Amino acid sequence: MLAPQVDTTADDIAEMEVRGAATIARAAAEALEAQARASEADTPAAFREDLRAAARRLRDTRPTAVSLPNALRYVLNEVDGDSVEELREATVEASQRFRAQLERAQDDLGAIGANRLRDGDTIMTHCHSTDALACVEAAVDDGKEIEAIVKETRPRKQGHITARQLREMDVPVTMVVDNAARRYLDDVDHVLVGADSIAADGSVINKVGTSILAVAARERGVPVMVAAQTLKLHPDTLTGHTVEIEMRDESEVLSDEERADIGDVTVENPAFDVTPPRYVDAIVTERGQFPPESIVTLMRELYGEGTSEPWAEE
Ligand code: RI2
Repeated sequence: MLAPQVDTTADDIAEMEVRGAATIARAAAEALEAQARASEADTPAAFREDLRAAARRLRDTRPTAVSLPNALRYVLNEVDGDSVEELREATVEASQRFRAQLERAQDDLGAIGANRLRDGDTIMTHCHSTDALACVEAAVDDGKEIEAIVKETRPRKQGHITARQLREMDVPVTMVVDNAARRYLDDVDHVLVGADSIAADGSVINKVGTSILAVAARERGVPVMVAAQTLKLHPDTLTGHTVEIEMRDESEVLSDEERADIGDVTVENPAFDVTPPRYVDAIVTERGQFPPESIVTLMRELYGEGTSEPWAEE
């Protein structure tokens, strides 16, 4: 039986009430803990099946951010024990350990990313990334003056979240519409974005619009810095798989009223795009910063040659 918190968390992730790759991972781990606590299974096999079913429900919400399956895998692979009580305890402990590591990783990543930012620098952001903002926060805590040009980020205007959080850090913010980005790149020292997944070849999968920004930044000579914990490394890409790009509802792009006015058009609403490694200067992780082409070495070290699907039905 699925715990109610698993259903609620899955719905919240699907509807983007809970969003951002790291935040989704944390919520998924919490939901597995809730499942373990609520399970009424009376045999170890039934308990494990409950957990796998919860993981499947969470896994099926959004396809692109690999932090979600990576979080589920971390917890499920640590669940060991001979009785239901031992398994329950192991799940709770694994979930809590995962969340503690996530927090530490973001702090460590922030400290490393902050070293790239100099006093007086201006950054340009796209969408909202807690990993990217951890770098700015660490730089500000170091006493550096940082300014930001924040892209609105259509269609969901997630740049507004970034602007609000930067203002909470007292960082001066200039908001621009996405189409104005190139005009302002000359005033910028770094493009700073997060990632939902990083592929083995160093490609960065992030909120749609990242790739066009990165191409324009390269043309303007502005370095592109991607802040991404190792949880964003997509191990399936080591074996040739590509990262699925989530297609979201057309209502995010056109309201019913606008659609009625325009008439019959097809709307495509990809949530993410792929930025090839040649447009990325550095991927900043909690384990150091890497040129994108060398990220594969770290991926192999952390994830081996491939991955399991511990949530699969037996
Ligand atoms: P953190 C977000 O996706 C954005 O694309 C952002 O760059 C990325 O997740 C990483 O976010 P969405 O969930 O893990 O808003 O750095 O579609 O917070």
